[in-house]
Amino acid sequence: MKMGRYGFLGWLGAVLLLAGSAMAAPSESVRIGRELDAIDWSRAKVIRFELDEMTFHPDRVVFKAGQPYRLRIENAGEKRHNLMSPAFFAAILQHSLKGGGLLVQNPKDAKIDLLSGQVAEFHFLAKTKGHYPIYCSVDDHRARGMEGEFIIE
Ligand SMILES: [Cu+2]
Repeated sequence: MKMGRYGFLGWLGAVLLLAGSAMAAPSESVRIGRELDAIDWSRAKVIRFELDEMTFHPDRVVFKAGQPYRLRIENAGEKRHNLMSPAFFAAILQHSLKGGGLLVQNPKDAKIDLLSGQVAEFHFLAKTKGHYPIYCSVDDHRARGMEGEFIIE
């Protein structure tokens, strides 16, 4: 029996699947961390977090290391806003982003981007203790007040 080109195509498909799973694309539900599937997310603590012109509400949130969270993010403003914090995104284990928004995973540019009126639920496990600045990287929003702090303790 010969492998032929179908064997190669199968191998190529597997490689493309792997490459695809390493990136988060905009979608209704992006599942990122399969190793966190065992967590009962329905019991995870819900934190409500709002983006607006030109503020975060609340602008300071404390998480406990080792705990799973459902961060419900709403853009209540009229402009596009984001929650940007490469340091915070590096300090958590991500599970999924549901409902809307765009998760950008680039370590230097890690953020969740929401259009006006969009609501997203971000599931993650808090991991590394520390104080992490958060801000909105759209235009001059940070200078106009869209900044704050996420803390893991
Ligand atoms: Cu903004």
